[in-house]
This record gives sequence, C-alpha cells and structure tokens, in this order.
Amino acid sequence: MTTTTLITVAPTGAESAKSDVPALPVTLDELVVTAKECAALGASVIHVHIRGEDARPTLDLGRLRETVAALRESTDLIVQLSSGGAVTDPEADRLRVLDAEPDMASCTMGTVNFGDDVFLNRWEFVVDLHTRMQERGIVPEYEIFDLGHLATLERLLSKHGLPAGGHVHVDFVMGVPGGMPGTTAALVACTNEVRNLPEGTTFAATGIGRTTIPVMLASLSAGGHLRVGMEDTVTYAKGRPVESNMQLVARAVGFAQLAQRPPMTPADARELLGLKTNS
Ligand code: KMH
Ligand code: ZN
Repeated sequence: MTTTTLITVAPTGAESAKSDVPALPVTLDELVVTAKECAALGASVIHVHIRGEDARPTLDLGRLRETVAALRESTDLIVQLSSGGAVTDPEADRLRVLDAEPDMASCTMGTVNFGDDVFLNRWEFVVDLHTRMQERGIVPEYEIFDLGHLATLERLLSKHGLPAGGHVHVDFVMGVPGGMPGTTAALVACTNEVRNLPEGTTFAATGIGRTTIPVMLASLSAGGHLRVGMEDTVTYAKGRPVESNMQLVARAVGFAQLAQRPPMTPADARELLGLKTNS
C-alpha cells in the first residue's frame, strides 16, 4: 500500500518562452531558488531542462554539469536531467546529457506527435539511452506519452534488462496534443498495462495544461505519484497565470495530504527508486 507521495517538480521545460512567462526559472540562480522552495514544500525529485544565456533551451554539457553541481550543493533533491530536451535537439546531444552524471535521467519510450512538432524517439535510440544509463548507474524515469509506450517499455526490459538500481519507475505525461488524453480513463488504461511490467513498478503522472488537476486527482486515487511544474502548465486556474513552481508544488502537497498520502522525503524517494543514498 502506498502511504506517501513522491512529488517531482518540473520547473522549466523546453517549450515556454521567458518573454511569454516571466516567472519561468531560466537562469541557474532562478532554478536553484525554485528548487530550494519546492524542496522545502515537499518535492523530492527535480526534472531539469536548462536554458542558455539567451533563455532558450540548451543541452550544453558544461552548463548541465554546473546545474547538477549547484542543485546538489543547495538541496537534497534527486536530480533528474531531461534527455528529451527540445523537439529540435539531435540524438547525439540528448545522449551526451548522461555525461553530466545526474542521479536520474528521463527516457521516453517512443515517438509522439507533439503539438505541431514530432518528439522523435526511435527504438534504437531508446535502447542506446537505456543501456548507457545501465552502464553508468543512472536511474531512468521512463516517460510514457501514449499507451503503446508501455508495451515498448515491456519489450525494452525483456530484451535489455532492468534499469540501474533494479526498480522501474514510469511517468505518464498526459494531455500532450498528439499523445494520450489527460483523463481518468486513460490513466486507468495505463495502470492496467503497468501490471505487465516487473512487480513493484511505480508510476507518477502529470497532466499538461488544463488536464493538470484531473490527472493529479486520478493518479492519487490510483496509488500513483505526482509530477507538477511550469514545464507542464503555466496556468494555475482559468485566467490566472502560474506565479511560481512553488504554487504548483504547494497545491500538489495539499491534494496529497488530503489523500492521506503526504510527501515522501528525498531519502525515502532514493530508496524507492533504487538510487544510491550518498550521491
Ligand atoms: N520537451 C519535450 C520535447 C523529457 O524531458 O524527457 C520532451 C520532454 C521529455 O520534455
Ligand atoms: Zn521534460
């Protein structure tokens, strides 16, 4: 029985422009302030996309390394780098993210239409990412944008083995235009597929845009964990822009407490996810 909730904050993403969303953390200082605030409220994992001097998405390795070090220095959050980057990022740059030696990295289980774009994740690329993470002891969070991605994960694990640490953790990213809808029915369909994955597999869910709240409630009621943040929504309620990532984490903590599943500590999250305790 799940008695606590793992809360991941995804504070920045690669899609929103700072000029459109001034509250978006894009500098290292802004990211560290956000991380500290969200950790104090109950987040235990941070899913990180970084920006360059121009506030545009980048996968610059030096900046990624600096970011991992700064987050480790200032918080006890589990640092998960995005290997998804932006839809325009080449595969080689996405693989190089692992050289920044994060605790975790995202690993998307297939290609998906992404608004007007395509988020490309070829099978060979997925295998490469998974096996490199195994070799380096980086724990993946398998990103699931559509139901078929869970079948791909099953195939991946059966052909290439369990991830580093031996625990399987997936994140349903719901409500992307082109992916699965952010509905309770879709989430239940995913949880049914999770039963085909190794015993003990855990899941989190996040709903893009206006699906944020329904997905959060559905995930809590289905025994799942939560991801929230300005990567996924920049609107708090109709006509109210998100003021900070803290605001979204605070709302998630409130719902988790109402569900009598308070936030998990980073130490407990490390244990759950199969991470080394002293990274
Ligand atoms: N920005 C999206 C194209 C991930 O971080 O791994 C991909 C994404 C998934 O956000
Ligand atoms: Zn991401």
